[in-house]
Amino acid sequence: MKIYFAGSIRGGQSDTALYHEVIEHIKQKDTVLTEQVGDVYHSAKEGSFRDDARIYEQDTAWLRQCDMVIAECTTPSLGVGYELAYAEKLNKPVHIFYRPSVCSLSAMLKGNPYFHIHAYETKKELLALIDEI
Ligand code: 6K6
Repeated sequence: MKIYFAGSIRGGQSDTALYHEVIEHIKQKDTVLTEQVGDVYHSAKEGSFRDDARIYEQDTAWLRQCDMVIAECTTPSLGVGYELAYAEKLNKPVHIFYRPSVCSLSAMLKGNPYFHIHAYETKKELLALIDEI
């Protein structure tokens, strides 16, 4: 399967190393289109309009191509929220993961029956849940 993994970049990068581990785990069996989300060395600073336009075009093309969206939403992110709504409009299956001990998930996600919402606390739990889906 082609997986679109979504996670915060400019919304905050405190979970980037976790995204990297999740992406590597998924890649054992499937293809992850958005590997750069787990790039711990990349600066999240705003880029030029041209650079950001390229990112937008590429990411929305990948959303159209993917078979499933997996999003880690513990760190709130405008970009991830946009991607989730875009995926819903395309009728892509969307699985959202978050740690309730760290954040309150937006009602716009948790209250939308279209999304599959998964609460977890440990990395072990997260990877096991991902294996199940
Ligand atoms: C490369 C490595 C890290 O950052 C970059 C360059 N920026 C982006 N590259 C690719 N996708 C991006 C970039 N910035 C945002 N996105 C997309 O939006 C990703 O698919 C994330 O799921 C989401 C993050 O949005 P923000 O608002 O937190 O940045």
